[in-house]
Amino acid sequence: MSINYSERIPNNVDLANDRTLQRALEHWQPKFLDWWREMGPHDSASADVYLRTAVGVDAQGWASYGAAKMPDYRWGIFLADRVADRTIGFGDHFGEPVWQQVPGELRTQFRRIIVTQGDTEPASVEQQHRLGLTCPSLYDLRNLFQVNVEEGRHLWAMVYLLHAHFGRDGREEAEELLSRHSGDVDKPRILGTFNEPISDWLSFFMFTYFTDRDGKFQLKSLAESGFDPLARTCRFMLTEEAHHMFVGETGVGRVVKRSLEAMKEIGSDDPQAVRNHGAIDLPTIQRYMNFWFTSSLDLFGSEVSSNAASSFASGIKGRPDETQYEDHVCSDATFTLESPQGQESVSLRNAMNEVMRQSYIKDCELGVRRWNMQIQRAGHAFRLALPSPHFRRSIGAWANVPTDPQGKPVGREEYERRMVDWIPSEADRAFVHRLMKRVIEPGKMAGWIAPPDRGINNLPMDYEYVRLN
Ligand code: BYC
Repeated sequence: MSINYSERIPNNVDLANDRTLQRALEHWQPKFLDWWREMGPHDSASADVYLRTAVGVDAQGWASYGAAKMPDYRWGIFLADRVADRTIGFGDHFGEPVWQQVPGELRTQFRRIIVTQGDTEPASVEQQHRLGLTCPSLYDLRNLFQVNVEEGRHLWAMVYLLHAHFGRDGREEAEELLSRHSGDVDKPRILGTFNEPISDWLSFFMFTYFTDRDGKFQLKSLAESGFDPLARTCRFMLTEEAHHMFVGETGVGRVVKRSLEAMKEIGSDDPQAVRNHGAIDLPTIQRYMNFWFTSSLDLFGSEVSSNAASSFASGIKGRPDETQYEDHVCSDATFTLESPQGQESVSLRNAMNEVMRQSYIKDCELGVRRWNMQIQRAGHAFRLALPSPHFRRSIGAWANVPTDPQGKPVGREEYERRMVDWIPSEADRAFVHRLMKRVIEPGKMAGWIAPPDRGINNLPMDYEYVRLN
């Protein structure tokens, strides 16, 4: 299949004049489309979707709206504009000019990080494969599809880097990105959270709130990279990522709102009564939060990590918003860690994963505060809360240390017995699944979620955001 480059793949990487890159992409694109048909949004190929497509990096170009069929979405390749005379902002190469090519000695490390980042993008599309079949409204269905096509584009962004900068190894890795699959027992996705099923919309909203926010922090740290094409690619991806977290925050907020309305309608906050009324009770929302937050915390890696130290030292991966710090070299600084054995002082470079995780937790708290304000305004004492970062961890110092959600150590037997009270039980999931019925009449909303405050791009709520054909 030959590609009309300016039309089919909007880009600002001069694709039309790069024969090597064209050949690599020509080879990869049909495989991507096969993957999309098989693993992308189920039974959606003929739907007309009101999509935002990036056709340039300027204010007009990055958000061009219109109806399109998803397989015809123009998966573009965009790097944020080059900053003249940019220098490396951290680590041992602090102040040196950024690299336009990957330094040979850092090739393996860069490839590993780009592959890990790239792997999460198609993974999330696979996780959400069947969600469209139970959408609560056309508005939500469109947002799901928007998120899916942009994750597809983010995969393209990483494949571009692999094809343009890593030769044959890069081409092989790009193929592997389509051959691992979320939850596959033989060839799973690389990071744990991306193998968890997302089979209901409450999980989808939690995932876009908590897991996409890991994406925000990881992309911000890669946006600091000394390898300029990677930094510019990630900077542009961040513009799209904001919408995914918006979907998560407003999604959870609307579930909370509907729960509060139900409590008012029945004059009770009894969780079972709220459920009988067709809404999701607040304790269930808390358990879903506990699950997705703790799983997402693992995505930052171990508290003490020689990988993280070496990524920082060599200029591969900085801290999100590196300019907020005074010391960008961190060769002598230390960091105090909470480990199960007590407080421990470690080299700051080795603690970079934990530095990022702590900024992430602060960011997560903002939305929780807003959800709690709704609950408080409705006159209820219940409060949602992020669990302790020591709870239910699988990676790092706290892995397999049994604690309760407040972080208090408990015995293994109690931990296992009480887990059903802390994360969604089979019965919780079955209940939530029973609520998931497809609503596709324009302007209508499923009974378990409140409508959003406004439509997309100033359109009314009853606009037909997806025409299912
Ligand atoms: N699950 O020294 P360690 C997104 C592995 S989300 C499984 O502790 P390191 C998105 C690790 O790979 C952002 N394995 O940590 C969101 C390593 O394995 P190898 C994705 C894990 O290396 C929603 C070993 O344990 N981007 O974009 O400092 C929708 C020891 O590692 C996990 C990135 O993650 C885990 N949770 O840091 C769509 C950025 N954690 O190499 C998209 C790129 C660790 O020894 N990745 N391991 O076999 C990285 O920067 C780093 O690889 C990590 C780990 C932060 C993930």
